[in-house]
Amino acid sequence: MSFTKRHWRHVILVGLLMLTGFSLYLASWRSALGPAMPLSQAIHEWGGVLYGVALIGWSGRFFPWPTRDRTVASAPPFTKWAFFFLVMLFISGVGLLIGPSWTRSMATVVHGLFAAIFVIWVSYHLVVHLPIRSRRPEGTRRLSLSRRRLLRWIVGVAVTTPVVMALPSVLTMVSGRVFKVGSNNGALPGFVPYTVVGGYPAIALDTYRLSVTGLDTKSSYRLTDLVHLGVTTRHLNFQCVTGWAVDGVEFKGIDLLKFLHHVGWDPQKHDWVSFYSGDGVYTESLNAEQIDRYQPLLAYQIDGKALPQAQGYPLRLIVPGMYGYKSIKWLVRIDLANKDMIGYWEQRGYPQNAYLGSYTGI
Ligand SMILES: Nc1nc2c(c(=O)[nH]1)N[C@H]1C(S)=C(S)[C@@H](COP(=O)(O)O)O[C@H]1N2
Ligand SMILES: [Mo]
Repeated sequence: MSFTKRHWRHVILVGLLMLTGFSLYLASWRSALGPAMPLSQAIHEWGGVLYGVALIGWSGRFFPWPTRDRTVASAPPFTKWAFFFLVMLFISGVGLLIGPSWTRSMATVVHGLFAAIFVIWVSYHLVVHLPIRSRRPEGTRRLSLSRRRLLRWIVGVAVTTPVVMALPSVLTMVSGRVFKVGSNNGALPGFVPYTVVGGYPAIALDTYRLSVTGLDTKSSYRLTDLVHLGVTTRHLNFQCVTGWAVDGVEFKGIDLLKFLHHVGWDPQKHDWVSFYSGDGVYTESLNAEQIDRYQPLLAYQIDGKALPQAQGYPLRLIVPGMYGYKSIKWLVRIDLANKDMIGYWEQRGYPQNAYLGSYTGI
């Protein structure tokens, strides 16, 4: 197969991995994809593994290596760099799928870093090779050389700008994961404060109420009412289903089971508990057995400080031993029910029983 043909085959394969990868990283893309998000994740993971195996397995016949044959379009000598970046992405990608949370955190950083480098490489590749080449013979070219140079600069700036603009957030991510410094939208280092709505709800403490529905009478609680029931501390490793994790986090709050007993919950009558967020969209659910086994917390403090707005101020659920998506932020209502109200991400393909390790995508 000719170099050009192979090249375009890889443009399509790698392009698909890049797009599905962006959809995992960018909250706006994730919510835009909605129910198709797990499919996009599956394509990224399965596709990435197969592509990587092919890359390493028979690189010589698979990868568009530069050719010495100068009659073929052009033979960029920096193709070997792309090969290196793609192999690193494959290795760190596999590390993201398997292993304990600290290897996954490390793999997230390496994966993110090489993804950023690779995007920069693609932009460079575009600028250096795309607009200036022409197969037309000298006299028949439509644009003069200086016009071409200008065009090259315009395209270059257009593709590089988003990368440069994304650089600060990549740096905070890296510094947060590796050195535990810096913050992301006010979140603690290492956390990626997702939201499925346009922004982070601003909830004032003096008007905040946690309401409980499903019993004969509706009741509501201020944060101080909850604190008076007694507080507990839980240490855990926070783990998102997409791979990133923060080890050794301390949450302070009210034991959920204790609170439910206080409001008069009878698990025989209501074996399901649903949770609603103040963002008006996000929902979650747990059954009686899960609450008993995982000891969830109604958390109002993280590492000794009030929850940042981006991380659910003033109150969020924390479910130790389950993936982060169970830990609903800006919790405003708890409903006692006798059947499951399927949660936001569960409607989009993630398991209801989100215990760690149950979902790796593979
Ligand atoms: N209301 C609300 N709660 C949410 C989410 C969200 O988008 N909205 N994202 C969930 C997911 S997928 C994760 S991993 C964690 C992220 O917690 P953090 O914001 O403290 O990093 O919050 C969970 N709770
Ligand atoms: Mo998550």
